[in-house]
Amino acid sequence: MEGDSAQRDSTTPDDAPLTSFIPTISIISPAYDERPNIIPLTEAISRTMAGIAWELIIVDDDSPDGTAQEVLKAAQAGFPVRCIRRIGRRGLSSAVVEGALASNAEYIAVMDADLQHDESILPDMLRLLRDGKADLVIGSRQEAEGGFGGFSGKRQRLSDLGARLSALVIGSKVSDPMSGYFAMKRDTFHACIYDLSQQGYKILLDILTSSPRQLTIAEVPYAFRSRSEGKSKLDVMILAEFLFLLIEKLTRGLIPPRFVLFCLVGGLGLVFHLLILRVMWMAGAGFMSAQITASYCAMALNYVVNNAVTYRSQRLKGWRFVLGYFVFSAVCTVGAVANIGVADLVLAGAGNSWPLAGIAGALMGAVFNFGAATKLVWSQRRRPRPAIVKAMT
Ligand SMILES: Nc1nc2c(ncn2[C@@H]2O[C@H](COP(=O)(O)OP(=O)(O)O)[C@@H](O)[C@H]2O)c(=O)[nH]1
Ligand SMILES: [Mg+2]
Repeated sequence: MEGDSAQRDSTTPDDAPLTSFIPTISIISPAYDERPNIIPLTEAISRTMAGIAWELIIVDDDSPDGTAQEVLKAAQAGFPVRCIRRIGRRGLSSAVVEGALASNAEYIAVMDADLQHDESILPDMLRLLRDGKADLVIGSRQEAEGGFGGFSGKRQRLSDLGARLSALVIGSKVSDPMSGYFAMKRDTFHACIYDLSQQGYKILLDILTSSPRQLTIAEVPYAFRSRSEGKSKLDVMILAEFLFLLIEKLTRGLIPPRFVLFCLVGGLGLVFHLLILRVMWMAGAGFMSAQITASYCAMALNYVVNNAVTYRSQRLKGWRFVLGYFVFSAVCTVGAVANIGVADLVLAGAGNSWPLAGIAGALMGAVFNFGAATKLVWSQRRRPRPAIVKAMT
């Protein structure tokens, strides 16, 4: 393994003059459990980017396989690579955003760490940006000369469907809006950072739909490779998150994706609640005791499902999980009071309309529970896992 500056020592002597290195392009690579791919990726980029000042920023979500240590190894070998290691966090889109925010370069590229994206088109992408031909260049898997070598038929059909749905939101024809491989001017990225959803996998779609101005987009075709090391992290939840991202963008940010999930889980809890009421009624219990039991059982179910699904990137474990349940129950109890209070007010002001009062109350309860649970139960301030701390010492 030999980096651009492998001839130099990997560490700089203390008395060397201070200099700053601002590359032309930062390549941001989100990585989770990609240890075997880090060195081959760095070497491949290094070969293709000869003559261009580049850096690679790997954004690792504290991968248990030691991805971060592998990045350090590549840096020690002289490659211009560094790692942003996030603790207690997960998520491809937010990883890309954090990596891009850490860049000082004029151009930013985003590329997977698993070698599925063909690095040899990076210089072409950069040239299009530098020549002012585009604000954003997409490495496109769907152009005629490109291909889907590494895609199964099912994945390709899913991707096609996603592209058609995305076209509704973007309102322009981009052949591969689902691509995770693209490059842009720094200004293009910074102009939309406050409007990014940062949820899920589809950061390109997020950027395209958040840009305050019409972007000039170019596409460079390439053949998508198969993964040879590690495995894909795409699962059904990530597909659901994609749909929620579309909803958020179609409603112009009024409905955050997590809120949709939170409400779906609430609906599940309601069904469970009614089921328990029915069982207790059949067993001859009084209404009040059945109602209280059903409420707390539904709360417990909602808590467990929200922890596993809605807030899975901040999933609580161990004693935090137990503590979280009590806070969640308290939040839901206050939410129920807010629900009844609002319903009562609406009932008085809306000509005794039960459905209207019921909907207003339920909406109030859902919004309150969502806001309070996000802030109080699943807030992102968490400590590193002890096992990883040990591995680093
Ligand atoms: N930091 C970070 N990277 C992720 C996460 N999920 C996936 N990745 C990385 O994002 C890239 C694309 O993910 P992958 O699972 O290969 O998706 P696929 O190519 O669509 O099957 C890979 O480099 C992954 O290691 C995550 O939660 N956090
Ligand atoms: Mg992949």
